[in-house]
Amino acid sequence: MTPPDPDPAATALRFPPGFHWGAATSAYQIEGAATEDGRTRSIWDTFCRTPGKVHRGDTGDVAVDHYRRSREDVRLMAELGLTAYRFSIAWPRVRPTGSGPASQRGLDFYRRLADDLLAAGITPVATLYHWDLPQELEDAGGWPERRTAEHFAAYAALAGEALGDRVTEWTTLNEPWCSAFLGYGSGVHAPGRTDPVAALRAAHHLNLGHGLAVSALRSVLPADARVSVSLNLHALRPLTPSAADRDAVRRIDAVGNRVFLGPMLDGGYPEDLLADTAHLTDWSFVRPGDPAAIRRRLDWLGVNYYTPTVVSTAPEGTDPVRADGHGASSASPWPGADRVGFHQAPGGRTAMGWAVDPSGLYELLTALARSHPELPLVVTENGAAYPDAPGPDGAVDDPDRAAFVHAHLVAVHRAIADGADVRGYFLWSLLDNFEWAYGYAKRFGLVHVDLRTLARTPKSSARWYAAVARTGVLHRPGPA
Ligand code: IFM
Repeated sequence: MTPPDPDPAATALRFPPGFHWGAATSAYQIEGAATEDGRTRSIWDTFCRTPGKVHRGDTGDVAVDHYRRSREDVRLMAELGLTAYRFSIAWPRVRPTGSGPASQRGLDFYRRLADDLLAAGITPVATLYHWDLPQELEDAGGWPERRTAEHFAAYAALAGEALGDRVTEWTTLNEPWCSAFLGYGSGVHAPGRTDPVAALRAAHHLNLGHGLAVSALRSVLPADARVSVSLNLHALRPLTPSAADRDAVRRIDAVGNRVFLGPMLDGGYPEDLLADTAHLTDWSFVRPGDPAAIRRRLDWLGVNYYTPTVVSTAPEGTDPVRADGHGASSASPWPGADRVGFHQAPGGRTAMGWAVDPSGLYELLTALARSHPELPLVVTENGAAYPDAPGPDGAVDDPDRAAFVHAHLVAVHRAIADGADVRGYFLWSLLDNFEWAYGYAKRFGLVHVDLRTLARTPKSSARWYAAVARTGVLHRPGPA
């Protein structure tokens, strides 16, 4: 282990040659053009129109108009020196009914985007599912139903066939934990259901959809294409060293992390998860061939990280504290972990109220390197929301974001020095965008977007990040 540098920020840190410097976005959060070129409704279009679900009733109808401004946005990425760009394909745009014919006009948008990126020397990284399930599939039961996994694999094949000549880096799902447990458990995300059994069924069918999609992609993509998945793994800490609080860590690790890592990487669901949830379900929706279908070889694993999670076991008869950072709901997104309390981690906070603590990222990367040493890792999301606003001269100065990213890159560098095979870092996000239930109230972008004119202004953090991306050398951010 590398001893922590007393002041790593003071030193210029060189990243390995070929390390990818990227930024990430997702379709519903930036594209807009919700009804254009044959796109149909997704569960988020419906959810945004459900009173009380999304801040101020904001929607992704226009978002930040990336569908029309993608050329300008690719030019911005080139100016920022990005070597890779992670975007998601909107399922309802390219296969409007979820399971019927492809929309060539929808596919053309992503063909053009990939071509523009390649022409600018930027590697396209396509995510197939960043939460925008076609509404028609939700009406037929959504992710709790097995058919959705099968439709997802067919959509993966269709997207791979259409784009595989241009896109070589693929991710199946983004943060399936959120799709299953915020979407069907606590209901703070679309489709807004609050049923713990539906959430567990959804988790399994997302796992199955992932495995089937990996196989489908490999059957249509060139041999040098690479396939992965992005998980928002929880970096867990017990509130106290007590056995009860350590057991809370175990339970959240089971339903937060190992519910995906187990089947995807190790071939099955952890025994303790099955035991913790036995009062809810016998898991008979897992069919005999499923574990083998889910555990497919991956070329790299995407890790999304924002903040650590501090947990305790609430004493019998008391209400657990519920500050888990995933929105307010009376229903829990943690089936089988009923008496777990969630506490604020110490340290400064972002505008999401999330504690800034890069050590969680170091811990996740080095733990994965120990448990799965053959698997390259990529940080597919990391970033922070701050209340950025233009100054009188129109410039947007966001020193907090640069400091946040710097501190997390120091952690990534240290993880690499300690043996983790980390190949790239994608900052969330390229542009200010639609932050789900928070609407447009939270700004995560390197590039400020005026929500009235949709004008783009790179923030000071973007200029700093551009220098890092161009040189592969991390310096402490200076004054703007
Ligand atoms: O905006 C989201 C993104 O869609 C998924 N990961 C977390 C980000 C910040 O909340």
